[in-house]
Amino acid sequence: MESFLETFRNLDTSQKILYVFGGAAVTAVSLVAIRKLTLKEEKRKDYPRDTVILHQIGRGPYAPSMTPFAVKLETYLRMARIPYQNVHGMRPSPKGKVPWIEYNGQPMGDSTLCIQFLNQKLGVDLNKHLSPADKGVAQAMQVMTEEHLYWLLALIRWIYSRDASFILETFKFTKFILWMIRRNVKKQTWNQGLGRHTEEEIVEMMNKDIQSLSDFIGRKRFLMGDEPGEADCSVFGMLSQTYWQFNGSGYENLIKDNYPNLAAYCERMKDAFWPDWDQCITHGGTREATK
Ligand SMILES: N[C@@H](CCC(=O)N[C@@H](CS)C(=O)NCC(=O)O)C(=O)O
Repeated sequence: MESFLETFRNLDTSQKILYVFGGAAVTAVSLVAIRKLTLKEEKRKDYPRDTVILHQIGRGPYAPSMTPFAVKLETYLRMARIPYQNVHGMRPSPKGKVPWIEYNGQPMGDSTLCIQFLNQKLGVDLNKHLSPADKGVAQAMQVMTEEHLYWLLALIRWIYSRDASFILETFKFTKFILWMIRRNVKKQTWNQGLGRHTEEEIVEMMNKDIQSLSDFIGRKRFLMGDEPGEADCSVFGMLSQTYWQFNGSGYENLIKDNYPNLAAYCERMKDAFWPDWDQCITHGGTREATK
């Protein structure tokens, strides 16, 4: 097949100019469209006081969000019984990521920093039943989940997915938007390091992380015992992405088939904190494997 460079080389000068300007125009129009999408979020200045405003992308098809960090943060707000209001949109935090919160006009990015901020502001401590050693283990599990497993799942969802049509159809994404997301994930994971591994290596690492969570949870009800804690929000947020909405990836039934205790854990967390789950998902709760 003729490469792009060869095709370009064979064009005459006027065609080359047209090509370059055409490309620039498409990029500019796409950037304006994305910017408009980003700003579509309702601009409200009259948010109620003492209520957390949770900025997150729209609801997910089979779990309440396609981002594990939004499921994590919303689960925390529910677990801590903090009054909150969702604002769904694409506007990122001052740190450039989603989700994020505003509290009495103060913006805060990063789900962990949001939780830390609210803990201090409102005197919340979901880990008060834990010993210092347990807190250390919970922190290690959370960091493995968010800083390692997250990137593996991102690679599987965006780069190695067997069937991208699920994402295209569910989100009405154009192929261009999907290409942009993939490009971003490739760049981020390459810099982070995990993106340099083969698919086989990525799958092996993902299984190892999930196996570790399964072995550690064992027969316990929650990550650290009978009572749920802060790290459960993170683990549940991440597992919700594999257990409920790994569609198109080729690993739809991974947890259901291989990690029954994690499947039970996911259901337990859902029952405990998401009684309105069905109203928080867009595709009606039934999940069909596309394998
Ligand atoms: N450490 C952050 C991670 C948030 C995060 O990575 N969000 C992703 C969506 S899952 C994002 O905003 N990505 C956009 C980007 O990196 O440009 C947190 O806990 O909130």
